[in-house]
Amino acid sequence: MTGLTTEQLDHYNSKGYISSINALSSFEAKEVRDEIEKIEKDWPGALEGINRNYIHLISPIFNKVCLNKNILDAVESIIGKDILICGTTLFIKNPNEKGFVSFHQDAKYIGLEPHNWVTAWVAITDANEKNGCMRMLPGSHKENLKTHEQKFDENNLLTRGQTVKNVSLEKTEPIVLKAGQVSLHHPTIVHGSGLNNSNDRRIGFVIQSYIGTNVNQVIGKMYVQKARGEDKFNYHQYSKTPTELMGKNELTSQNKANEELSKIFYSGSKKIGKF
Ligand SMILES: O=C(O)CCC(=O)C(=O)O
Repeated sequence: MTGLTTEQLDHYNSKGYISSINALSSFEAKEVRDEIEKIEKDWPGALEGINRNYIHLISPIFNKVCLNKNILDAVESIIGKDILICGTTLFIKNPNEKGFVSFHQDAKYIGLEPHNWVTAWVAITDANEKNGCMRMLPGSHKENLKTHEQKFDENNLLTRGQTVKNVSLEKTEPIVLKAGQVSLHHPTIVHGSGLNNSNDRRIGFVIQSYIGTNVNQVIGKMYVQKARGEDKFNYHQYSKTPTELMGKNELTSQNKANEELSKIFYSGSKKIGKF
């Protein structure tokens, strides 16, 4: 049997997330970390700000993560067999920095309708309570979109510092993952994460998101890639698969996609954040 078991799917439907899915081998997770660290060393700043997004367009190794069979089988159980990749983001928390992610719902500002989509959080390092793993508020995906305050805190890793207030930490559940494991979460689940108090980096490679081909972008424009199945809707423009690390064409694709993404992220906002 491939994909989620009935039990796992029930868990996703009732709580709004599922973990821990074994996806990458430890060798593959290390390969991704090495690729990130090579880019950071050879092209300083290239994974920062808005350029932490659409990273699967600049490296064949990153692109391969999005096409991982174990992830796609699990995703297919949730959104069906026609699957597009419409974005990736690196969420890196370095030790001795104060990065955090306020409680929020992904669907609030992203403009993907209907909500036939799911976000995959791939652990490139272990993620645990000490290094600031994600925390989910179980069942909150069944509620409507909530009011988010826009705080623009400089240590918040979200675009606008968007925050759902008064989330009780005791009611949230930590998503503890080993490097190579994945969690999947629903577009409207309330989630966030705290500080990295460990001595190593916490790296999340996030596919945000896998969308069904029936999902449109109602705020702006997003570039997609086919992951599986057939696209009968053709709502989106396709970007090219990367063939080399940080090549000219690869960077052009990423820049074009990020320019459009930024318009979506900050649509209606009075201020532009750093991502
Ligand atoms: O990496 C984190 O701590 C949060 C990531 C997140 O909010 C998301 O993947 O939707």
